[in-house]
Amino acid sequence: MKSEQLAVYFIAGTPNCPEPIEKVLKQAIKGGITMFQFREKGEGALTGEAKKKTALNLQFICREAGIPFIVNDDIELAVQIGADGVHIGQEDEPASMVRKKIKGGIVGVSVHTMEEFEQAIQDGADYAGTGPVYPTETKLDTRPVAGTALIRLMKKHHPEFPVVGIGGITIENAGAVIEAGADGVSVITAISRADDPAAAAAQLKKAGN
Ligand code: TZP
Ligand code: ICP
Ligand code: MG
Repeated sequence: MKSEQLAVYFIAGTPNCPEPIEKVLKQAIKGGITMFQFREKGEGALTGEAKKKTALNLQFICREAGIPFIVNDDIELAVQIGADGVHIGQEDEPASMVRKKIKGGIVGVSVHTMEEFEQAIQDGADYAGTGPVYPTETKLDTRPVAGTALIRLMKKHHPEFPVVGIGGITIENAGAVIEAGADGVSVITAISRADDPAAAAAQLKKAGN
């Protein structure tokens, strides 16, 4: 993958969206997001056929827009519908196993330490997501807030390896994440709950320039 694709990486599931997720995604695309991850988690999350149907709708929207459609955690669903990739956590199968299952697809891994980062690279991950950079209310079981120091260290040791920051990132603090060396910002709330998701996406993009 190209690191430019991480510039504005929008993540959402139906519980994150006050309006239909398809509508929110279309608006975010208008604003210029560069990648999308379907993360269907939490209270009221869809399962089974309903989850699959929504995934297919979102995949179609991404395909038309020419941006990668990534599935969080659910490797089986990703393979079934032919998603462009998957994002996995430290609790999931190693990236090397996942890579085999999804053939040529993108494999992203969440990392919280240099050790996890080095391992993800060895395992053949395509990019790493690290955070929470700032306090977030979206994911309750996160590691401690990390600030931008780890991003700086990661990029010092592996300048070419694609890294995206996540957690509590807003239009106001996105610039600091990029300044620390991240190739992009990954956000849920800043776009999904914005009054104007297109404008929010566009402003996040500007923060990265
Ligand atoms: N992993 C670390 S923080 C987080 C995830 C999935 C949630 C980010 O959500 P928000 O609303 O952008 O803070
Ligand atoms: N980083 C990214 C990009 N996605 C996630 N779901 C996560 C960390 C936990
Ligand atoms: Mg996970």
